[in-house]
This record gives sequence, structure tokens and C-alpha cells, in this order.
Amino acid sequence: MSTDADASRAALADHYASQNLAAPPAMDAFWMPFTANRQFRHSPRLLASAEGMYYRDVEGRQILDGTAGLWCCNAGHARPRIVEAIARQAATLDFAPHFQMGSPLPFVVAERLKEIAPRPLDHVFFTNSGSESVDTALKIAIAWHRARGEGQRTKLVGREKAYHGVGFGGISVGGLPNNRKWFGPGLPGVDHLRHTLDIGRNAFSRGLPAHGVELAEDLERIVQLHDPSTIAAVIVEPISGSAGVILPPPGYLQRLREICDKYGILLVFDEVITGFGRVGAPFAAQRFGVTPDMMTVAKGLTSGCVPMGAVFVSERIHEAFMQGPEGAIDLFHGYTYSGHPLACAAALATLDTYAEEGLLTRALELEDYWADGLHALRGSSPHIIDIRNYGLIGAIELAPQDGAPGARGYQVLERAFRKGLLVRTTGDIVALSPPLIVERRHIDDIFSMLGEILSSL
Ligand code: PXG
Ligand code: PLP
Repeated sequence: MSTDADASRAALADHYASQNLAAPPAMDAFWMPFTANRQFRHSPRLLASAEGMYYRDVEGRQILDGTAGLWCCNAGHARPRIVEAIARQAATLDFAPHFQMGSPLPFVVAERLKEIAPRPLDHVFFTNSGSESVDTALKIAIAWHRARGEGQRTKLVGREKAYHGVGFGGISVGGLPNNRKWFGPGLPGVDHLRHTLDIGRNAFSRGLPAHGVELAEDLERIVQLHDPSTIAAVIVEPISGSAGVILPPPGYLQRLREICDKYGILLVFDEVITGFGRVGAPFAAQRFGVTPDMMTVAKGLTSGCVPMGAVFVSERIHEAFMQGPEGAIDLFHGYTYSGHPLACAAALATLDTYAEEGLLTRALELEDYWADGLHALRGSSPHIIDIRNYGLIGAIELAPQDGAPGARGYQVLERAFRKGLLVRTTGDIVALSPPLIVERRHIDDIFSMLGEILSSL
């Protein structure tokens, strides 16, 4: 039975759809993030809709998603179960405060997350992004030492080339020169390990690179320089994604764990990209067999549908905060939207989808096929200087063009988009990370399109 209300709802849906499917009338006001804004406006790349493995742009062209959006849509796009859960939740409880007040869903989601996390990471603090997760974890690390009577442990150790989001904490422990150049010195008391990218020794390695485990000894040196009693935590990405896919040599993460244990330093894995099945296990910690004290996540937690992040915290860390008076706030930290109902509904439906379809381990099954296709690109262009892979992650590094670093990378991004393939580039590194629902035929399509583009450079 059709009613006036149905008709007006349908009209409204049409209205929104038509707005989304056309190029915007003006593009001045939206200052795009991490974008060459003026260049973009000359030849915009505008996505209008998405389903499964594909986007459609505003002209209706199909674009194969080679990057799961921005490393986040692990379950693919517009999965009905997730879409319905968000819609239902919006109509039931749109927002609930979680400061000294609660609602059921975040408790449910936290328990579900605990089931797939490594023990003893049994407690979950909710944020809205990877950047917030990183700043939250760093603050918990420093506060934890204070709660145990070691308030002098405030220093943090990160790594060169690391990306930990854009908060002041994250850019301080991160290792990107642009952040230091543009935004000043950041937090005091931060030092950095060297990164593990060594193309000279490891170029075209399949999977983890053989050389470089000794780089973990940097931590021993840094600890000695600052004195162990001043260091709160070490934070690393198990695999650096944003910097262009930098892999840990076998034994490297184990060695960081050993050194942290030796000196009472907390180890934080930033799993914003590697979490939720990207490397064939729920988390990279499990695939690598190294358990950190905290894990930061975001992206795949809701398959990118609604912004959400989280920090997994070990039992012993959580316990130390629960020693004060019962009526006192135990952690002086939180976001208006921590545990937002829509994000929680999306997360639950996403976790259900992952479980039902085996997506958190699917990358393991496809890893070899993926690596075969990726490494077969080696001969397609003389400009390729390295190819790297792990799980459903791939990177092709191109030699920079003389005097124009980044130009070749941008050419690949632009030509791929016009051909119908979404890739991600960082300088001259092309990164790939398809949704985990990817089929062999999609993998074939990705590499066949990329092969043609690389040959044309
Ligand atoms: N940590 C890591 C390891 C990340 O990869 C963040 C923190 C920050 O997350 P938010 O949600 O605040 O962006 C990230 C984000 C890319 C790319 O193309 C990577 C990220 C974000 C955008 C683009 O490599 N990683
Ligand atoms: N700025 C002001 C003035 C605020 O009142 C708040 C939160 O109440 C914030 C920033 C932080 O916002 P959020 O909790 O969304 O991170």
C-alpha cells in the first residue's frame, strides 16, 4: 500500500541521488584534504556511487576499486546488511552521550572486538579515526606509567617514514619530513628508529624482505641514549602503508617486543591499515606472532562506512587505571562521538559480514595469486625499481622522473582512473589494497589495466 509519506520519501531519495550523480555546480568552498586542490579542479575525479568491487563516477563510468577506498572498505561497497543496520540505527537512537551515561551498542561491539583480538588485548576505547586512536594510545601510555608511579616516563619512540595520522601526537611520532617542515617541532621528547625500506638489498622480494632485522637494534641504542627510565612507549605500523608499503624483515617485530620487555616500555602497533583482514588474519599482530600492549585501529572497523576508530588495551594497562576511588574518572580522555550509535551499528554489521564471508582470513587464500599478478608487472616498464607485497597489499615503486619527483606516480593515478581503475599513489609509489571480497577475475583486471598503463609511461 503506497502512502503520501512513501511517495515523499521516494522523492527525497531521488533528490539526493540526483545531487550525488551530477558534477557539483561549484567547487570552491570544499578545501580537499591531502590534495593538489587547484590541479584537481582542472580535471576532477568525482565518484558518485559504489557497489561491491566497483565505483561509478559522475559520468556513470565503472571504476574497479583497487584500494578499498582509502584502505578501508574491506567488505566492499554498499553491503546490504551494513546499509540496513545504519539506516535502522539512525531511526532508533541517533546519538547517545557516553560520558557518565551509556547505550548498549558500544558494549556489544567491544565484546565482539575482544573475540577477534589477540589476548590479552581485552579492553576497547572508541574514537572516530585513526588519528584519534593514535593520540589516545600515546596518552594512555604516558598516563599508565604515571598511574604506576613512573610519571617520568613520558618519551615516545616512533620510526622514520611512519604515518600515524595528523594529530600533533601522531605527526610527532610519525616520520614524515613534511610534517616537521610545515607544522613545527611537535611533541618534545620523541625519537625515531630508522625505517626498514632497503631497495638496494631487498628489491623485488616476494613477501617479507630477507635483510634488515638488525635495524631493530636502533631501539636498544635510542633507549640507552635517553635512559630506559624516561621512555613510555614505542609505536610502529607492523607494515607501513602510507609511506608506500614498507615491510618488516622476519624477526624485526619480535626483536622490538623483546627490547620493550627488557626495559618496561609499552609497544603499540598502529594497525589502522593492517587490521581487519588486510594481511590474512584479523590483525597483523596475529599473522606476525607478536603481541603489542596496545593496538590502534580505524578504517576496516566499519568497512569505511561510518567514521570510527578504536584502541585495544591490554588487561594489565586497563587494570592500573582501575585502582583509584570508584567515584573518580579513571581516564581523563574521550570524544563526543566515542561509541557513536551509527558507527557501532555499522561496526557490528561489518563484523558479521566479515565472519559470514570469512573475509578476515581471505587474504591468505589469495596472497599467492595476488603476488603472482603483481610481480609479473616487473617487465612492463623500465622505470619499475621495486615491487612489494604482503597479504592483499601491493606496491610498485617507480624511479622518479628527473627533476619531477611524483610525476610518474601521478601519471599512473590519472591514467588508471580514466581507464577505470582506482589506485593510490604516494610520490612515485603505486599502492594497491583491494576490498577483501576481491575475486581472481578482479585481480586479473587490476593487473591487466596496470600493465598497460605502466607500459605507456
Ligand atoms: N595510522 C595509520 C597507520 C594510518 O595508515 C592513520 C593512522 C590515520 O587515520 P585517519 O583515520 O585519521 O586518516 C592512518 C591513515 C594512503 C592513506 O593513501 C593512508 C591513510 C589515510 C589516508 C590515506 O596511504 N592512513
Ligand atoms: N572544542 C570545543 C569547544 C568543544 O566543546 C569540544 C567538545 O565538547 C571539542 C572541541 C572536542 O570535540 P570532540 O569531542 O568531537 O572531539
